[in-house]
Amino acid sequence: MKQKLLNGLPITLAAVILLCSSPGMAAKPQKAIEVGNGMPSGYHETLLFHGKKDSYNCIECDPLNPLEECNVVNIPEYGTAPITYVSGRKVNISALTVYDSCAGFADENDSAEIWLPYEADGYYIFARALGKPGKGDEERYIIFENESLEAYPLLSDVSSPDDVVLGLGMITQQGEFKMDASGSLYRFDGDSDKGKGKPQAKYLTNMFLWSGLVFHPELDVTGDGVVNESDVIAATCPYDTNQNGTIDPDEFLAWSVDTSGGVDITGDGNINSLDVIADTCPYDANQDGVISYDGNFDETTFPDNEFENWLADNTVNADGEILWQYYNEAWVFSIADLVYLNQVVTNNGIKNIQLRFYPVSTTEFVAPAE
Ligand SMILES: [Ca+2]
Ligand SMILES: [Ca+2]
Ligand SMILES: [Ca+2]
Ligand SMILES: [Ca+2]
Repeated sequence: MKQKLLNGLPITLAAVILLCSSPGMAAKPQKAIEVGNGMPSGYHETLLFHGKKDSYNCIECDPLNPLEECNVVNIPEYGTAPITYVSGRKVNISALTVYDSCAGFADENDSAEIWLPYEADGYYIFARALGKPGKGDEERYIIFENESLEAYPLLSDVSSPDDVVLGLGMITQQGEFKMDASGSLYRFDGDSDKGKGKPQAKYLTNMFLWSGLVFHPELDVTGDGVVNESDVIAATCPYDTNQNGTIDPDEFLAWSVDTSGGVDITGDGNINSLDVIADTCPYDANQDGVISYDGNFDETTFPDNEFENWLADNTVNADGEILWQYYNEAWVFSIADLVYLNQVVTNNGIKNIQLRFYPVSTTEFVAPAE
C-alpha cells in the first residue's frame, strides 16, 4: 500500500506492559470509567488482532463495504508482521479502520494500516490477550515493538490511504518513546486466573508517547535525511562551498591561501580543517573546530550547545513556516498532519488480542472497585 520511505531513524523500542489501576491518571472529567474486569468501561475504539495458521486464506476487509466493520488485523499465529498506525492532525476518519487487514502472510513487508480518528490528546490504550491455555500448553505471548516513525505535512485532510499524496516528509530524530524496554503481552484466561488475582488489561499508552525533535526538511542542508552539526557547517561556514558539512581538501586549501598559510586557531599544534571551522564558522563559539552536538535536545543544556544555538536562531523560514519543534512525551500522532508509526508484531501462539482506545479528552479514570 504505502511506499515505505527510509527517512527517520529506525527506532527499535518495545512494549513494556504496565498494569494500570492508578487513579492518578485522571483526565478531564466527562465520563468516568473504571478499571474493572480486565478492561475499563466507557466509550472506546476497539482493535482486534487474530492469530491465524499459515494455511489461513486471509481475505482483506473492505472498509467501503458497510456490512463489515474493519477493525481486525489478521496476523500469523506464529511469526512476525509489520503493522502501521496512521493518524495525525489532518486525518479525518470517524472510526478506527483497518486497511489492508492481512499482515505477515505474503512476505515480510505485508503490512496492515490501522487508521485512528485524530485525538489531539490521544487515547488511553489497553490490551488483553484472550484464549484458554490447554494442559501443558507452551508459553504464548505477543510483542509489539515500535520500529520507525514518519511524519508528513499535508495540503488537505485525508480519510483513507487512497487520499494520501505524500510530499517531502518532516525529519524526526533524537526521539524516544516513553515505553522503551522490551516486553510482551501474555495470554491469560479469566477462569484460570481466579486463584492468582484479578485479570488486568495491560496499559499500552506509553508506546505512543514520543519525545523528540521534528525538523522541517529545509534544515537538512546536506540533504542526507538527518539534521545535525553537519548542517550547521553547510549552512553557515563560508568555506564549505559545496555545502556537504565537511571542510574538504580543496576548501581547506582555499582557506589556507586566504590566510597566508593558515592559522592554528584550535591550538593543537596542527593546521587542518578544524581550524577552518574554528576560524570562520560563526556557531563554533569556543573555537575548537567542532559544532558541539550532544545528540539529544535538552532544555537544561540549551542554549549552551552550539547546534542548539543554531536551531534557536532558525525557528521559522522566509515563508513563516516553523522549522523545528520539540515534543515532550507527546501523543505521537499530534506531531504532524499525517504520522505513520510503524511497528512489528511478534506472535507466539496468541489467537485473539483486543486493544481498546479510550479518548483522553472524554475519559476519566476512577479507582478500580475491589
Ligand atoms: Ca543533514
Ligand atoms: Ca565541503
Ligand atoms: Ca589546529
Ligand atoms: Ca565548538
